[in-house]
Amino acid sequence: MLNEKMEKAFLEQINKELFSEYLYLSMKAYFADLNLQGFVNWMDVQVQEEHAHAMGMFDYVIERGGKIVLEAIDKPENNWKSPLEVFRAILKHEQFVTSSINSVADVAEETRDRAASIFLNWYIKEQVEEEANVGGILAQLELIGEDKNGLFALDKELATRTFVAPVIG
Ligand code: OFO
Repeated sequence: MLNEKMEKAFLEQINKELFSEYLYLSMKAYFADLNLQGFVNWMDVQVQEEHAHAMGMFDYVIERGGKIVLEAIDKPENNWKSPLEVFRAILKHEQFVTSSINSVADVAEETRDRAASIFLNWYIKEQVEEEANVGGILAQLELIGEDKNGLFALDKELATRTFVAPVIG
């Protein structure tokens, strides 16, 4: 059975993962508007990953005998000045999610819930990957600057990303 404090921390994190999905969906629409199909594809994979992150926790709360109560999802931004600005926003958001997951892991430790700690390790490692991945693209966009050819080359590269359903936990 999940401790009440632990359950609350999981429910809040599920909301943040669903917000992430929503935010990336909004960014996908932004890139669709620009007709940058590789970026659209990259964001689409990101959307699916966030959905999987939310559902991993959703299923875990149920498995542990907790009760799911869903809250409203905030309205995401929908206006950015450039792909560079979008990726700056993604990195900032992922850093926020990393610190939020660390706080959930702190609750697992405080409540001496070892099973939840082990489960959360997957998310902690995933955040390292997410930040590195986004940071890499952001660095490329900074180098590209105003160079349209560079942007199209990156768009081609991002078109190759595929979604692989994660095995969480
Ligand atoms: Fe769920 O990792 Fe991004 O937010």
